[in-house]
Amino acid sequence: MTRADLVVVANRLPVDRDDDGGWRQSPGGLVAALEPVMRRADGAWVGWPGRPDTTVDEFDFEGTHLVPVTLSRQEVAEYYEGFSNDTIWPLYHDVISPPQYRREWWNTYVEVNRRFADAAVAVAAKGATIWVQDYQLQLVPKLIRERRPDVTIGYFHHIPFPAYGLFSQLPWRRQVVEGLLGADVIGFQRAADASNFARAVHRQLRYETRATGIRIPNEDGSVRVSLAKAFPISIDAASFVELAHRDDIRARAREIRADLGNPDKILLGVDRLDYTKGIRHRMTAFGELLSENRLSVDRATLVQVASPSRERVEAYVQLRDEIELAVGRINGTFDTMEHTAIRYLHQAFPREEMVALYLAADVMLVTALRDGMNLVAKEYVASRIDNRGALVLSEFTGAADELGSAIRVNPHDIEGLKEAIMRGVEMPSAEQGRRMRALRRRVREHDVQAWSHDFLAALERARKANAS
Ligand code: GDG
Repeated sequence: MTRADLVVVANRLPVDRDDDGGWRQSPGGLVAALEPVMRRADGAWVGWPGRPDTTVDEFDFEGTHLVPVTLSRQEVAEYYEGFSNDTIWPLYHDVISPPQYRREWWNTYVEVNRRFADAAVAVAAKGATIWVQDYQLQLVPKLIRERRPDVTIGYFHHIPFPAYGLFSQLPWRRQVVEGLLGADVIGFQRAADASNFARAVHRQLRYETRATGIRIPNEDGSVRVSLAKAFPISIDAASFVELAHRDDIRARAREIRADLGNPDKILLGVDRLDYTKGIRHRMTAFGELLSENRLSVDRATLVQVASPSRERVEAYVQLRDEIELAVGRINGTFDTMEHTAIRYLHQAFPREEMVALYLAADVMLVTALRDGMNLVAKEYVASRIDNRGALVLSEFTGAADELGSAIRVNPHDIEGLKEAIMRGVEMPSAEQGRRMRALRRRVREHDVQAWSHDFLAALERARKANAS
């Protein structure tokens, strides 16, 4: 039986099923970042294989031992689509959409978290390090600790942690706080998320919090310390630079511009179709700029990639209707035979096509109403090897804490958003260069490898402190 010294626990395994029944590595930064670490450590990864009612045996994949967790169709509906994506997701994104509080979803969430914890406990070697990922598994740190006091536990929260006034709506707030506190290191995207969490701990449990960590009294009178701190996630910047240098991808970027009728300026939005991303606000602002003749369709086209997401959750079905109504209205009003206002794509594209789009885009629009980090902003910046282009960036993203040279915007302020878009469209080349160089430096120096290194180093310090 395999026992690993490093175990990652995430909702999904890092692989997807091939058409011919085999497995291939899933796209995405987290998987790319952890792959070399897992390989070096002979690590194991616990996660759902992505299909309901399917049992898959443990197997090795490119140097990592994979431990599939089986979920029934009903569990996917209640734990994943329900509690994770229709309760926690809207609540933690400042209630942009009303969270649904359903007791049966919570019960299934507890049950499924227990199953993930069981699988992690079974595969972890004595004294192992276990790293739990994200809001679907908030109870797992405590469930592991109860059974395995020998292991060191980390948890990283990819989405925002809300202010206590909102968090306190959650009927199971105390259980969630206790669940997370099972970890030795609890990582957040922004310092503000970490302090919101520390406040929730204080309000719920009255534990003392210091700069060095939250002090959790043990039953024997001793104290255990859990560190809640910002570890802003990033991207595999070098892989974007590499793609941006490829001749075929550069040719594709020119082809995209030509296919759009060679507009002077291409504006671009790339988002999962999600109500947190501010896609409607962006379209309202763009539509008003067209109707006020500050932009025209022969001069500017907005390309909006809205990749399909959570299509079985009602709020997402509604959002899609609203966005497609808005696109239809704007295009119906402003399109000509030669030019379109918005080229809307409800599709997912290969990574190569995304980089071609980043290279083609003169102005990148990231207008999220709330976003843990927003990796798209970092990907755009990393891809701009010509040091040109402008990034309009919502102040409600984690990325805004790091990317100070972007054009900062409050997406709720439509007039301000219009001004920001025009600043991007009209930005002189020299200013683009100055800003883009600073943005690129930050992303290059703080890539996802640095992120995982920093987090694992903090866990290692926690392990040594516990041992002493
Ligand atoms: C969560 C948090 C946090 C999108 N469409 C396509 C595609 N993508 C890729 C992007 C990017 C990723 O998906 C999206 O990442 P984001 O960070 O922008 O947003 P979430 O999906 O909401 O991610 C977020 C993140 O976790 C990490 O901690 O930053 O705040 O919400 O990589 O490029 N990729 C491809 N085709 C598509 O059509 N290939």
